[in-house]
Amino acid sequence: MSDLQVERVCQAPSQFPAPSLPEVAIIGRSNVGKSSLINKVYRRKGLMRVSNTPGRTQAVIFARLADKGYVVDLPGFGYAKVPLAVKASWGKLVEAYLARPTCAGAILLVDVRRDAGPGEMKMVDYFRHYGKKFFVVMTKCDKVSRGQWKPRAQAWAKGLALGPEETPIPFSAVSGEGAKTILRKIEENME
Ligand SMILES: Nc1nc2c(ncn2[C@@H]2O[C@H](COP(=O)(O)OP(=O)(O)OP(=O)(O)O)[C@@H](O)[C@H]2O)c(=O)[nH]1
Ligand SMILES: [Mg+2]
Repeated sequence: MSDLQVERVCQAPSQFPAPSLPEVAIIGRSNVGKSSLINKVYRRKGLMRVSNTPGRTQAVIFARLADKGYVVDLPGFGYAKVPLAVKASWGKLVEAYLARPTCAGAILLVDVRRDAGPGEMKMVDYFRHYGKKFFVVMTKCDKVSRGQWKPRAQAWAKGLALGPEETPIPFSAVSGEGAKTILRKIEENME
């Protein structure tokens, strides 16, 4: 479980490694907790940079899980302060990534305290368009009371037009809630 290693950091599709093992991508708005989730689920403090500066990870990071597959940290969307040129390259990078034959699935991270926005809706459209398996994880659940989890998950499901089997999984990088379920689902996607 702890054998996840960063293999390549790509700023352009030409830098992606040649397709080989199955990959599961992590995507969500900037600052939603993508890097923190990877570190918590794989118990690797500091593997992915966690920052207080949103929009820090403007790259596609391929982290290899031994001979099983890759966990891929995609750049976050929705950060207003990045230059226009960076916003344009975001779409190209993410679309090129999702078109890879080895992209076996994706995890869309959403903040428990927010509502569905155009960024998340576009991602769900991309997944359906490319026929990618995906599931939704609701991050930062430690920031609200446990009683809020179900109504918040239902609000996200409605906002993203998810099916009854697609209700978001509550997660907290602070408490570790949801980590085991997420690990299992990533591994299922890699099989
Ligand atoms: N309370 C709480 N804070 C969290 C959680 N997950 C992430 N954070 C905090 O949210 C901030 C952003 O976390 P990151 O993991 O860097 O988020 P990211 O999605 O990788 O951000 P970018 O790479 O910049 O797009 C950091 O200050 C984290 O400590 C969580 O589950 N609970
Ligand atoms: Mg990050």
